Amino acid sequence: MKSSVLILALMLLCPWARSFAAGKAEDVRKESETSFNRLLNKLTEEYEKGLQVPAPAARPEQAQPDDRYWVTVKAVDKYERTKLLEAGLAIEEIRPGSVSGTMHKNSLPLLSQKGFVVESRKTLAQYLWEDVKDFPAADSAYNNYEEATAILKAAAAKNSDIASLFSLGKTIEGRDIWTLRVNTSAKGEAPSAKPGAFYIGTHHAREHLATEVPLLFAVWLLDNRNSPEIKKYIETLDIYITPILNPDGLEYDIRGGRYRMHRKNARVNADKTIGVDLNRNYDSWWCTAGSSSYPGADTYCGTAPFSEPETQAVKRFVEARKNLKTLMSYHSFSDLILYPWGGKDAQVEDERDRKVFVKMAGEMAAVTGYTPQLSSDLYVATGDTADWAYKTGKIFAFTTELEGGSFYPGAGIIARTVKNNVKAAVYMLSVSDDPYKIVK
Ligand code: 0X9
Ligand code: ZN
Repeated sequence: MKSSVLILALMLLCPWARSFAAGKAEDVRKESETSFNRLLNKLTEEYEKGLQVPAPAARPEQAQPDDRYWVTVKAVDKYERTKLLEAGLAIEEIRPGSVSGTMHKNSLPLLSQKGFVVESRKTLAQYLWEDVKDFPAADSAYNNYEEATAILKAAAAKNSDIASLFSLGKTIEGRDIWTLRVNTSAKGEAPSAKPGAFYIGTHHAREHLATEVPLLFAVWLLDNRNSPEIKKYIETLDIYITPILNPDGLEYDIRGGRYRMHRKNARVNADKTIGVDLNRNYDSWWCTAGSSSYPGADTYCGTAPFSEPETQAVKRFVEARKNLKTLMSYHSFSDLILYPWGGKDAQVEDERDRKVFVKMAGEMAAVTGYTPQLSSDLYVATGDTADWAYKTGKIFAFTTELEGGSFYPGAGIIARTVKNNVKAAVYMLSVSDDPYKIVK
């Protein structure tokens, strides 16, 4: 806002400012031609709108106990509506044949006593909060599962000659783990001999930037399919992007229009606590360090390696694709590019592999401004994706800890983080034909 006022004032005063502004307008026009930029612009606009949204009120049950219900009752005319008011229903919505509104729980029996038919009822808290299935208003620029799915479907449909969408598997709550594949000769899950690169977002529910980065990278890649560099990668590689590995957790984290600081998936454990830490559930020295066997813990490793459908889906997929050369798993936050080992306090044993890991992490750190680091130097934690992928398939697998300084850094950071990490993601593509070429 402030900068546009400044540009307007300058335009009136100086001719060079006018040509600068014209150039800017040209840039904006060019940018809006691609859907990647359209998505980035949209989220910036939504972010700015979000800034004007007042902070959400305290949840009703926290502020004071509220014994009211939200009820929908059959009512055909004004006479019935008047009777409902007299029974204690505060009418909020009128439709042909029914009305909805609030009513104290003690008055509810009056409805059937007076012969009314109740179509539905729920506590007011449920109506106000639990039914909201989206990000808090100020963060509405972030994509929830449904929005991300729509973006992936549209991108695949628009580029159906080279892109396809398939489900890696189903989650505990039955959601599909959508994966966008870019390959000029193979579709869906059909095998390919081309060297492969695999990007995975959001193992951890509350790390929402880790959805945006791979999701928008997928869109960017397809938008730029005709640039000579990207064209070459698309023609020669087998590229997979799974922006949300843990959609159940993501949706749980935002349910009610407020954040729950949820990290795990949606497994209901034997003791009724919720969730297994998917980044402790892989079979790499499973549950021996840096993870907890207590189900309530945020780092709970599960009942066995790959006890969870989400990690099983990754296992099945990776084991069936011997062509995968590189893998990136996005997390937040800490500005780091991490490489194995993470489960033990050591570098990988193979010297040539170690050189590749160090070089790749260094290059990706250079383009993002993050720090390259041995994963176990952050802390030793067993059962993570990268260790398992390297152990099992010699895949050069990394964990990016995105920027932001908190799990909920606001929507203003999305565009910059995505642009930053697109560079690293493209670097990963550039070596995925043969990662060893960089140490020859
Ligand atoms: O602890 C994790 O799973 C990752 N950090 S996060 O804050 N996103 O939860 C880091 C994983 C790095 N891997 C190991 N140190 N093993
Ligand atoms: Zn994480």
